[in-house]
Amino acid sequence: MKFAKDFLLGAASASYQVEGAWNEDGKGISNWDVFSKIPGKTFEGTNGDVAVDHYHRYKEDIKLMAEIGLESYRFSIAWPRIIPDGDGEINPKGIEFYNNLIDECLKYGIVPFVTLYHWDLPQNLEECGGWTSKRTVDAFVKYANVCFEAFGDRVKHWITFNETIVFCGLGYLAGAHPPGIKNDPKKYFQATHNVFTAHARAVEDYKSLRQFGEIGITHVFSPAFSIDDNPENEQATYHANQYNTAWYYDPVLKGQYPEYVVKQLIEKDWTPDWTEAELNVIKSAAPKNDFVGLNYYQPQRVMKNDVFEVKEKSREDSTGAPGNASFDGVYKTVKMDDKVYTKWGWEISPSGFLEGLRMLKADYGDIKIYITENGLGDEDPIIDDEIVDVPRIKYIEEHLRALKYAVAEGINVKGYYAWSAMDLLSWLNGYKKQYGFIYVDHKNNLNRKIKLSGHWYKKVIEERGENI
Ligand code: BGP
Repeated sequence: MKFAKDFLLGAASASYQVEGAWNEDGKGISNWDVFSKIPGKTFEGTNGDVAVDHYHRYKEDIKLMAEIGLESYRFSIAWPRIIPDGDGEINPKGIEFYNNLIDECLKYGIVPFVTLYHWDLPQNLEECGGWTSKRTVDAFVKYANVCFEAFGDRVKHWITFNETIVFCGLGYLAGAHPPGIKNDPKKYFQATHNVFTAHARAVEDYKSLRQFGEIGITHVFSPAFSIDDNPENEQATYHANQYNTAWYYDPVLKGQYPEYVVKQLIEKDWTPDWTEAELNVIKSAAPKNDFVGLNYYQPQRVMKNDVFEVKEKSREDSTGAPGNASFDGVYKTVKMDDKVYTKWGWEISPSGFLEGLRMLKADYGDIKIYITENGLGDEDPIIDDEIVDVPRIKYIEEHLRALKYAVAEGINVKGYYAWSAMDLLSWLNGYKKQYGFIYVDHKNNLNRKIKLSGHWYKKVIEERGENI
């Protein structure tokens, strides 16, 4: 079996993680520009001031992507480059940069797949309440419209938000992302609702512009599985899936919130301030979503919580490895002896990927799916000047194989984006955790070189995955 001709094989990045040029050409300050400089917040104080300098080296980078044969490049637009203070004046230099980037992709026939929000919020909006404030919702809708108008003639694939559960969860529960607030479920649920409203309004506006492209959202895809068939653990797993999947996928794809969660929010007084008009737009926009983007790295292995001591979370506790209790104390994720883990403690499970896709189809039907991120964070070995990232090849190959099974079963997957196109800044793990097909040499002028995985992926694309 081959991947169909219209199945996009690409790779991804995000503005803050690659661009650098944090204060150039009229760009406003983002929440990450500020947050990453607070001592202790990031790995060894790393930040995206320079990142891998994609802002200045995008031509070289796109050329390398073309050499790999990428059919599509998923990247994000930095909102503070377009509207520096969030909702005021437009910065022409910001528009120019993304025009150039898009045109450079198109020069090589690379399809630009654009994320509007991959976490770098204009700091001015953060200071006015960030995602808990409805001003940010209006500001996002304005910003999205500016992008549709400026780039929509050439960009036909739009993702509104990347991983709402991560920037809201780490922002308002774990305190590990901006605005660094801990244990505030009320704010957390408000922020998520505001994001869904902003998403719905952007979808409505995009469709009314009749640009004939597609629009959707990207979610974390981390299906929860019970560690055994103990009914208490199974109930805890149901709870995890309701809070981590249904809460995020239902409003977007079904146009309403899951009853199980809503009931508990009312009991706990965590219900967001939601107006009739907001709930209506969430409802009306749902059928207009063209696809859902899934970022899959690992599943969750879940059991009921038996940790009664509430401990202060460290940065490491927020980097995605299992071993934490849920914020509401109902369940915990566990590391299991019979599973395989990366150096950063993330489970490697292509079978969990396939099983999760089946669950998603059962719950949401035939919605079109793009895998918008999947990849292996590693420290790559260099032998005789070649970057021999064999474990990454194995990881991606196994996940692509799982996808082939999914497609054969009739699951509507239309594309795959490896994370990441090139080595980049990991939000909390610095430059040490590499993901790219393209190596970036931090000791040597940020020089680029295609890794073994990049050469391998080129062949996969040429053969449309036939030999996987
Ligand atoms: C996703 C983000 C990406 C990227 C990736 C890997 O959650 O969308 O931006 O960071 O995870 O994460 P990490 O860098 O923590 O390994």
